[in-house]
Amino acid sequence: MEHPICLIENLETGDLVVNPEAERILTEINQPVVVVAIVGKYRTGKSYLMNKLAGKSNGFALGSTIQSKTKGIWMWCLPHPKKPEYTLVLLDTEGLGDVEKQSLAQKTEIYYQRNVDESIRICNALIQDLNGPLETGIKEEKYSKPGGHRLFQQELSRVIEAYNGCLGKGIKAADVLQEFLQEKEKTGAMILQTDQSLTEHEKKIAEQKAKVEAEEREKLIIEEKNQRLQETIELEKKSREEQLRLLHQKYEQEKQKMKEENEWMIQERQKEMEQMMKEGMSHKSDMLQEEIQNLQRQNEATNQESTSDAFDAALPGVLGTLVKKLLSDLYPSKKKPNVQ
Ligand SMILES: Nc1nc2c(ncn2[C@@H]2O[C@H](COP(=O)(O)OP(=O)(O)OP(=O)(O)O)[C@@H](O)[C@H]2O)c(=O)[nH]1
Ligand SMILES: [Mg+2]
Repeated sequence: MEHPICLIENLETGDLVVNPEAERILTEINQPVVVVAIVGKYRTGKSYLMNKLAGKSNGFALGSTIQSKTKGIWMWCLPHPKKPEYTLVLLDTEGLGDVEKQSLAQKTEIYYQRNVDESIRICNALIQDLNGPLETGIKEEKYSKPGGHRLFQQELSRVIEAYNGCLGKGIKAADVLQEFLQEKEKTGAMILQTDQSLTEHEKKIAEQKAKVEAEEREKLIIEEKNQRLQETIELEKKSREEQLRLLHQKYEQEKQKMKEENEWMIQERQKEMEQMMKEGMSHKSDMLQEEIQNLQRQNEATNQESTSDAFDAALPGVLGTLVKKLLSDLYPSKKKPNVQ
């Protein structure tokens, strides 16, 4: 035989079929046969070894990839290299444990499982890599501040974006992401709670501060108002004192003038009275005497008058009221001063 031929065919269905051509060749052998068969795990060099036994560099097909090569049982009938009267029958078998020998359903299942495992491995590695900065942020309490939840959500969105942007993640891409997001949801909820209480706290502090500031401003305004009021009162007091001083001065001058006039009148009347007495007009001199006494009483009364009483008399009406008010403002509880 120039080349090996298939003796037993292993069909996809799992059935084993004898090749009639091979059967015919075997039945035609008249010599005694030496049968050498080889079995073993696939891709371990069985076909290679059988070719060596045949003393050929090629014959049984060799695999060049990791895929299993030999299917079923192959046969090669050759003259025995050492015993010419013998025929050497080499039987090469397909390797054991080959995935390709499993049923279609099994193969599909295994294929799927491999893809699942590989996809999960790739996706987990990717998401963990992208999650790194987020995890560091949590450890360093980057999100434990007012507005921290928003920042966390933004960075999480960036992780999702980067993850979705990566190709070759396989069939479990969505599931791995979903699982990751569920885990992050819990973290997010905790961050949100912290954020809200911190924001609330900060708001309270700000409100308190604003209140204190408002109170201080209020106090300052009141102080300034008081200051101005005090200044106004001082000015008014000074102006009233000045007015009063001038009024008093004027009154004193008037009083003095009146007194002088009265004294002049007294002298005049005395002269007249002396004249009358000389002329024996005692009746008239009595009248004059009375008039003189009246004038003298007037002068005495003027000397004893208080300023306020004098103003009452001298300055009736609105002006008098004003002066009295000035006096009562200046000397609120004291007795009105006597001005001589
Ligand atoms: N250089 C060298 N290559 C070898 C040796 N044994 C196997 N190979 C190579 O390894 C590959 C697999 O060898 P095969 O003989 O096809 O293996 P097998 O056990 O028949 O595989 P299946 O038919 O799939 O079960 C082939 O490319 C061989 O050339 C060896 O001893 N030396
Ligand atoms: Mg082989």
